[in-house]
Amino acid sequence: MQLDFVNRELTIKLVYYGPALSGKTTNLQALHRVAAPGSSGRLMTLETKDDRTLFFDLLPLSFRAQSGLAVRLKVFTVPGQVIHASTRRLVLQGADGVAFIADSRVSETQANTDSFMDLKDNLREHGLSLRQMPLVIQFNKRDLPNIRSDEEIAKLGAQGREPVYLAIAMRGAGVVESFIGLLHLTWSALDAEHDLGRKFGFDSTEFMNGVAQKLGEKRTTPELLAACVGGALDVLRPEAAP
Ligand SMILES: Nc1nc2c(ncn2[C@@H]2O[C@H](COP(=O)(O)OP(=O)(O)OP(=O)(O)O)[C@@H](O)[C@H]2O)c(=O)[nH]1
Ligand SMILES: [Mg+2]
Repeated sequence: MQLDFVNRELTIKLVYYGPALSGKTTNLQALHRVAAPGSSGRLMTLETKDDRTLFFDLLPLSFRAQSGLAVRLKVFTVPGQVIHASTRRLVLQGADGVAFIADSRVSETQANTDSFMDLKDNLREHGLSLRQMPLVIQFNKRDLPNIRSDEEIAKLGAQGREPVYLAIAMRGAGVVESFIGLLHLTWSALDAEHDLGRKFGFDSTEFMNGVAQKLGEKRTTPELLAACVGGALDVLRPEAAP
């Protein structure tokens, strides 16, 4: 997080992590598509000919809260291919929150696990732990055959702390829900640490509803958060901390 007191501007970094081809870039494209033009900058992607992310994608979003605070969100994706290990570590640096995009296909279970371990290792390299990092998990590609069942995922979700979302990013389904879940967790963690709400007279509910609206949503934040199929969204609030 970067805080510019003089200009009343806050910059938050969110990172979409996960195995190769799980749909990280597709999530950003879908967000870019629905975001109001005034709130979204250009989606920057750097890809090989076959659409594989080479370094990272970056979607800059910006919102102004009623209190006058400007909030900039820098949404990154990492390159999922195994060979780009050092790039992933670099992109993860300074992340305030992470969305882990898993591929729902049974055949990709090992790839998901490997990537999750890679995330854990890279966080540790930066002196962070999974426990401290606001994190949501998205099971993408729900439209494909041979996927892990809803029941299985709900069971996984019930075991873990992280909110779990289902998505078909290609059609934009579940994309805003996952993003709002991530932003909610990240904001709660930053607010708990830095007391931002009080310092800036910032109303989180008003802000989150404003963001949802700018992403073309008619649903309120609580309705969007309720789309989560497991985990706990208040996990990072101080009263919930271990
Ligand atoms: N069937 C289906 N295909 C999807 C879905 N989301 C993404 N895809 C496809 O999966 C492929 C990979 O998507 P990307 O978004 O490029 O994947 P990525 O995670 O950015 O991959 P890397 O950049 O290599 O890490 C593309 O062909 C997408 O169109 C989905 O929900 N369903
Ligand atoms: Mg990509």
